[in-house]
Amino acid sequence: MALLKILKFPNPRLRTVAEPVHAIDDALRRTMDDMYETMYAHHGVGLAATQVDIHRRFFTMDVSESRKEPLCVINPEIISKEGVQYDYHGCLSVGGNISDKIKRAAKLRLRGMDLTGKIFEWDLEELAAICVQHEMDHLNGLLFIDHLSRLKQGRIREKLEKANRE
Ligand code: GNR
Ligand code: NI
Repeated sequence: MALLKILKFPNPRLRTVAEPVHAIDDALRRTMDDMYETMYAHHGVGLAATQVDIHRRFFTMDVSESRKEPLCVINPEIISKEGVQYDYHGCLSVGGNISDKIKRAAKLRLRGMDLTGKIFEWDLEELAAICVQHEMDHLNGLLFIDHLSRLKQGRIREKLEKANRE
């Protein structure tokens, strides 16, 4: 297993729209293992392939207290959404301790494939629902900061540029 390098905003590759996965093979399984290791090493609750410069539709996630319930979702699709939750987001690709509140669906039904190729459907809420929406944004080339006002985006850009100079 190996730690993967995480792309950081404003790297333009984070804007790539990922392509569907067509085959679940050893290479994909190895990449998934590396993504778990990378996600845990950075104390993340989720990690999208896009963030490690792989432009295919899959992500890893673990929203458990124990941090021992790794999940991978391949070709994820949200089939329904319900309600609204307004909560803090952070992102391993944004860094700089930047966090702000974003409006998301409160509950959703997710369809996806696991590493055995089995299709499952899952009802999620709270942090799990937030995380899925956040990771699916990555697969579509979006970052949580895109959901903030222009003014806030400008301030974040300045803060990150300053942090990079120091
Ligand atoms: O680790 C993460 N925590 C988090 C907190 C609130 C909302 C979303 C997230 S996802 C983030 C890891 C990450 O950047 N995944 O893409
Ligand atoms: Ni993120």
